[in-house]
Amino acid sequence: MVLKLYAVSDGPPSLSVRQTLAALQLPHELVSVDYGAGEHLTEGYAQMNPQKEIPVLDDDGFFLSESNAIMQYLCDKYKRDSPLYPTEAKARAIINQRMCFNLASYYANISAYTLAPIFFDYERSSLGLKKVHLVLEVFDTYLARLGARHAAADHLTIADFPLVNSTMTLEAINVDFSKYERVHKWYNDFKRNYPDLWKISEDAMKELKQFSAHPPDLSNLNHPFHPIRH
Ligand SMILES: N[C@@H](CCC(=O)N[C@@H](CS)C(=O)NCC(=O)O)C(=O)O
Repeated sequence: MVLKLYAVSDGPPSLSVRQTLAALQLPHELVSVDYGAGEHLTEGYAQMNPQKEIPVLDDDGFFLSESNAIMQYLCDKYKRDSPLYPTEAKARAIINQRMCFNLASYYANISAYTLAPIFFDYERSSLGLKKVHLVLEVFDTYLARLGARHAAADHLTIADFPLVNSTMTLEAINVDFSKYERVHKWYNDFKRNYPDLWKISEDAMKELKQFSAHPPDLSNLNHPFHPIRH
């Protein structure tokens, strides 16, 4: 059975998995999950992912959530020799570290500032912005210390995708991060060097810009914890 990815068109974790599928040239079916209709909050969806989050990979009945785990699995299972996720211990450790950094710190702090107030009743605060700058500074330092052209190696790896998609949400709401010169250069190099992969992020960025200008009506979404804007 062909790989199936349950994804949402403007969700950074979904975009990163789609970029991995594209970079590995893996045939797959994309199943669009309607976030606004709360499709991911149903009991049926929870059978696939009890966290009720998007994306989920269905590999012939093997269901996997958490975008990082999905990207790693796709490389391990289908393209073990791909430079996108090398098997050599230290090379792989740097990639894993960057993906953990993105999940726990970079994306966590950036999305709380960029995405959450677009969709829900949250205010952007100066503390939120301060945290964005702190994680940008850390990422800039990682890039400086590695001295490579990509986030975790001298070539493209799966660590670049989640970091690009987090950074893309800054551009979507016009946060100027040009003073983080290495981040800025790495991000723009990605756009220039991988136009097909960037297109996946760019289409989502356009949607986010639209939503930022005209926040979506989620008043029918009975969300378990996010405050709905009325
Ligand atoms: N750590 C998860 C995060 C996935 C995630 O948060 N996805 C969002 C959509 S972009 C979601 O489904 N959120 C659930 C909700 O807001 O109800 C991953 O990397 O896959």
